[in-house]
Amino acid sequence: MKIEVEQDVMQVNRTYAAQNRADFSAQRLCVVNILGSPGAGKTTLLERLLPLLQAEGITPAVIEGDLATAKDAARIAESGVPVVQINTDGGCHLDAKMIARVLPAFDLASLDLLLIENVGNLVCPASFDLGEDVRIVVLSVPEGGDKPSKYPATFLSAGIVVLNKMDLAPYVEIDLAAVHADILALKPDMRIIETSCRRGMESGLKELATELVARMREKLA
Ligand SMILES: Nc1nc2c(ncn2[C@@H]2O[C@H](COP(=O)(O)OP(=O)(O)O)[C@@H](O)[C@H]2O)c(=O)[nH]1
Ligand SMILES: [Mg+2]
Repeated sequence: MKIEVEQDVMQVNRTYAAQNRADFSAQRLCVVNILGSPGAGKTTLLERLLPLLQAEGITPAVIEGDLATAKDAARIAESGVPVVQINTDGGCHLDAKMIARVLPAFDLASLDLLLIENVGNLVCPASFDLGEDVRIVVLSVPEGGDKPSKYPATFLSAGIVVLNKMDLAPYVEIDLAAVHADILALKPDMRIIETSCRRGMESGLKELATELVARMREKLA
């Protein structure tokens, strides 16, 4: 009986995700779902990426997912990019229905790219397709290099892994070659991009912007 209920929830999500995907395609909108632990640097990465994407002529918007507060949306709003905050009120992930509900808040026809920051969590968000084109998992260096092998479903579901806080690599014991090897053992064609968002020490951000632009062009070709 319990298993049936669970399947039902997943089936409802699949239906909403398929509708979202169809709506996004009809609007020629690319959508990125960003996963990662709390504090991995997801919002900071968005803050650094948005100007680089805008410099490429892309019009972005952001959906922020958190259990509570509009703190992340307030950070994104500083840049002038349209943003909507979803509070899950205790829920550990965003689902496709939550996304569908907030879409009317955006002028989708004027947008090229919707970036969704999921609730900070390396488990639950992996199971919920939001209708996105690309999933990014942000892993920060101080979290430890064992996370890809400990949370394989999340990393397996990604198209891009961002290894963030590279500026901190000299201060923590992490075997970066082993992290790359563990990720590639899960998925040999994974794109791994090392970044630092630290002011004055930024790295890898242009590479990530270029990768996203390439994927957008691929979808819209
Ligand atoms: N040293 C360093 N700190 C970072 C980097 N990226 C983010 N941070 C810091 O990490 C903390 C959490 O970042 P935040 O973007 O809020 O993480 P989120 O919870 O994943 O959205 C903040 O204090 C950021 O300034 C980075 O590349 N290097
Ligand atoms: Mg955040």
